[in-house]
Amino acid sequence: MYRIIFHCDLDCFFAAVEIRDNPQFKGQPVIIGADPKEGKGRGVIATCNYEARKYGLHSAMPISQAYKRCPHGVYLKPNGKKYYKVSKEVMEILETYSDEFQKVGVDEAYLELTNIANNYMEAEKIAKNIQKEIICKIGITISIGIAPTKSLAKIASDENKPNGITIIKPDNIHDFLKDMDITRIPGIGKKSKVYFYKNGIRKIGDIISTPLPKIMALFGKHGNWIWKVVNGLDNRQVKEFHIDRKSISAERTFYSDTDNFNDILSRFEEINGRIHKSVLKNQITYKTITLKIRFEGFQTFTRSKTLPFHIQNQEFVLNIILDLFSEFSGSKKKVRLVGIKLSNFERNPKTRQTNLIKYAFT
Ligand code: TTP
Ligand code: MG
Repeated sequence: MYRIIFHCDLDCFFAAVEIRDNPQFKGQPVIIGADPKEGKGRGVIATCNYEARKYGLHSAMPISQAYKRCPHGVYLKPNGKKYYKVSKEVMEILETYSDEFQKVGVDEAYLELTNIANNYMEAEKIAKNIQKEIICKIGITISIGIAPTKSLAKIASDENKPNGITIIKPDNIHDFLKDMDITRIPGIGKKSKVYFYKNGIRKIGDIISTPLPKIMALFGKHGNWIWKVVNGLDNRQVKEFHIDRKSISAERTFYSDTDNFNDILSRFEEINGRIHKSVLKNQITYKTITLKIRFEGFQTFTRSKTLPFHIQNQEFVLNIILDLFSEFSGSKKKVRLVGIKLSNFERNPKTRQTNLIKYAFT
C-alpha cells in the first residue's frame, strides 16, 4: 500500500499578503525586506513576488544588490505580526483536511491523506478544494505537492509555483526526479552540493544510478538518507495529533457536514483508536475526557468529564464521549467536526483496571 502525503507551501508568502492588502501593487515587482535606501541600505530580502524574481531577486539577497537590479520595485518593510496571524488562519484551514497534520514552518505544512483519499485522483480533487478555500477565505495562493513520502511531496510542491498542484505517483518517482539538479533534494544546500558535484554527481539521476554502497562510501550517513529519499523510502510519519505535556488530542472535520450517527460514531472510534495508540506508547493514564463538537456555521462546544482516578481504557473513553455527545443529539444542525482530548495525566500507570471495575459498580 502506498501513502498519499501533501506538502502545502504558500506562494511568496509575505509578499502575497502585502499585495492582498495593497492591490495597487499587483503586477509590479514587490520586495519585502530591509529598507534599500536607494542602494545604500544594509540587510537582505525576506521574500519577493514572482515579478521581482524575474530580475534575479530572491530571499536572503542583499537589499543593495536587489535595488541595483530592480530600482523601480516596490520595497516594503516586513510586518511580522500580520504574517503570523495569516499563517495561523491558513494552518487552521489546512488541519481540517486531516488530523495527521504537521506544520513545519510559517508557511508550510504536511498532511497525510492516506486514509482519506482512495487514490491520487481523489487526492488531487482535495488539493483543489484546499486551494479554493484558502484563496476564498484568506486571499492568497498555495502550492501543493502530492507524493508517497514527505520529502517527495516537498520536492513536488516546489515544482509548479505559484498556485500549482504537482503529483509524484509511486511508479513514476525516478522519471520525475532524474533530470533535476541535486539541490532540489531537501537537505542538499549550497555547501554540500559542492562535494556532490566534485564527485561527479549533479543530477538526481546520478544518485539513482549509483549503487548504495558507493554513495555511502562517498557521503556516509547523509548519502544513505539521500538515497532513501530519491528511492521513495523516506518513511517518516506526519505527526498524528497534538500531544503536549498536559494533553493529547485529535480532531477530524467531516468531508461534508453530517447528521448521520453512524458516521459520527465511526469518526469517534477512529480518533479514539489513534489517540490510544499514543497513550499506550507513552504510558499515560488520564482523568479528564473532553468532547469537542463543531456544527455547521462554526458553532463550537466542548464538554468534559473528570473521573475520580486515572484510567487507560479505550472503550471506556468512547462510552464517556458518547455520553457527552448525547446532550447534542437533539440538535437540528449538522456536525462539521468532532474531537477528543485526554488530559490530567499521570505518567506511570498503576492499578487502573481495579479502579475501573470499582467505578463501574458504584
Ligand atoms: P519560503 O516558503 O521559502 O518562500 P516564499 O513563500 O516567500 O516563496 P515560495 O513561493 O518560493 O514558497 O518562505 C516563507 C516566508 O518566510 C517568506 O515569505 C519570507 C520568509 N523568509 C525570510 O524571511 N527569509 C528567508 O531567507 C526565507 C527563505 C524566507
Ligand atoms: Mg512559501
